[in-house]
Amino acid sequence: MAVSCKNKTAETEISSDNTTQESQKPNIVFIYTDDLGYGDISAYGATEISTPAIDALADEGILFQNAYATAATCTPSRYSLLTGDYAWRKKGTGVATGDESLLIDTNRTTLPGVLQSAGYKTGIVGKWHLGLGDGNGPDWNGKISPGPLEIGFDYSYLIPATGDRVPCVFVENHHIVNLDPNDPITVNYKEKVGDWPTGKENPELLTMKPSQGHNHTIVNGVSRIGYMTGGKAALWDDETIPMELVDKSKKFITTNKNQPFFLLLSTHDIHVPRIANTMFQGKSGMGPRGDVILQLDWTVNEIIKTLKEQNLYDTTVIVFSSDNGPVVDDGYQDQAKELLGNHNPTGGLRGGKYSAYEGGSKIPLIIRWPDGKGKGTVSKALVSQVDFLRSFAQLTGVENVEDDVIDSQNRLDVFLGDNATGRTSLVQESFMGPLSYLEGEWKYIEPKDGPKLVPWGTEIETGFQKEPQLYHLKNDPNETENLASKFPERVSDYREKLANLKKD
Ligand code: NG6
Ligand code: CA
Repeated sequence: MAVSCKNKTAETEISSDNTTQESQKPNIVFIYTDDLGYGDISAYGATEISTPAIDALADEGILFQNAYATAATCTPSRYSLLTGDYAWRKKGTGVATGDESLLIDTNRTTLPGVLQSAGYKTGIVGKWHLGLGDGNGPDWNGKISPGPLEIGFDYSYLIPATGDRVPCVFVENHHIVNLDPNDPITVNYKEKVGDWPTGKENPELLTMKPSQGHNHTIVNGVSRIGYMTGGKAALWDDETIPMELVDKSKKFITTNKNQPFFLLLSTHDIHVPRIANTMFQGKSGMGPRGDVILQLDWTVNEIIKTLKEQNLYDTTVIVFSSDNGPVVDDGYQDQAKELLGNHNPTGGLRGGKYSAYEGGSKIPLIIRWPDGKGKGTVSKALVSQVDFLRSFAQLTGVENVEDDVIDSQNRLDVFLGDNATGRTSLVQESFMGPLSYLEGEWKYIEPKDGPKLVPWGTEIETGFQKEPQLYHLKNDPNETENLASKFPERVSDYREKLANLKKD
């Protein structure tokens, strides 16, 4: 397709010829949603809720029915997307706290770094949750570094961790937005700091009550995980987070429209706390969880509109996916369970967010190519988000990706809809560590002793069992019959393959 970055002429020599070559490279907008399930959108069969903008991407592009995040929680999935490696290779990549140090080595190959080397302007807008700062964590009142800008992004506008973790502020490039130096911010994940009320001490002040945990500092009537004080002028408004992220995305797109760009729009929706904007409150009939799905669809529509207005729609690849499976009650009393009705967030898969079962990491994935490539295709190919690094390297003409990228495979033909088979195998990581190994039609889950249900009110099966589990996904997609004792040789084969992968 496009020329390798290695052939790029020096800046002083930029000619019209060079401009033409660069403009052949498609822009990439990657919309990475949070906790959106396989069955949460109408493109994937939801009948109780309608997501027309997302569905339009599927109509115009390729819908993948066998796509996986590498993990059933956020931090490890995101780590894999950005580094091309399974996160279990690096210690400490489970769900990150809100004051974690940067989890990605600044000297390693990354997806944005690869695209930068291909001449792209790279930006991330939205949820980060991969840690910030050096070994001592982020310097909230000073320069917050290293972070996205040190691993290949030219621009960042971040929710530092999650919407339910402090600090509830945006970080633009290296600094908190609107931070008043006379009102410095303090964050602590171990003990209370300052005198702001907490959900535990002052539940009467809450507009949304926790169902589990989430009882530390109250910000905007919602108690969060972690304590903070100060930085009042910098606090975000939960009801306008999506508008803020859309606005920053639009600015990034319009500013960089004359060169290839990569935008990772990492939404807060549909993670907790689910606080829809007034435009969407009560609109789904399913309570806040349904309302924020409609809000997410609005976000997608705004991005499509912007690309069309800027005449970029025909030169931009749009990827839409989720970081892990869905959860109904994730720690706040937002009536998600009571109002769910006939909606099934996993689309019938067993488990959900956190789980070793399919509901944990089988996610929606839609890719809409600019030239109508693959239009209307439904692909059953086995794909993993870890493969975007090498596949987009291929797409953008980067010939050599360093060997430090272990797990990513170039599967551009699959993403383009030209190969219906995909990977032969992949690995999934569930909450608290156990791995699953998928090969062909089979899935093996490592034995792990532990709670059968996620330890808070989610009613999600962890998938932990003392004995190995083996399922035939083709015949039994809901993992109802453990075939491990019937096929002991298969179990040892997969156990060994997993052990070998761990040695890489
Ligand atoms: C859990 C939180 C949950 C969510 C999750 C991370 C409780 C009881 N649960 O610890 O609400 O924040 O971490 O979600 O505190 S993720 O999508 O970012 O991985
Ligand atoms: Ca998530």
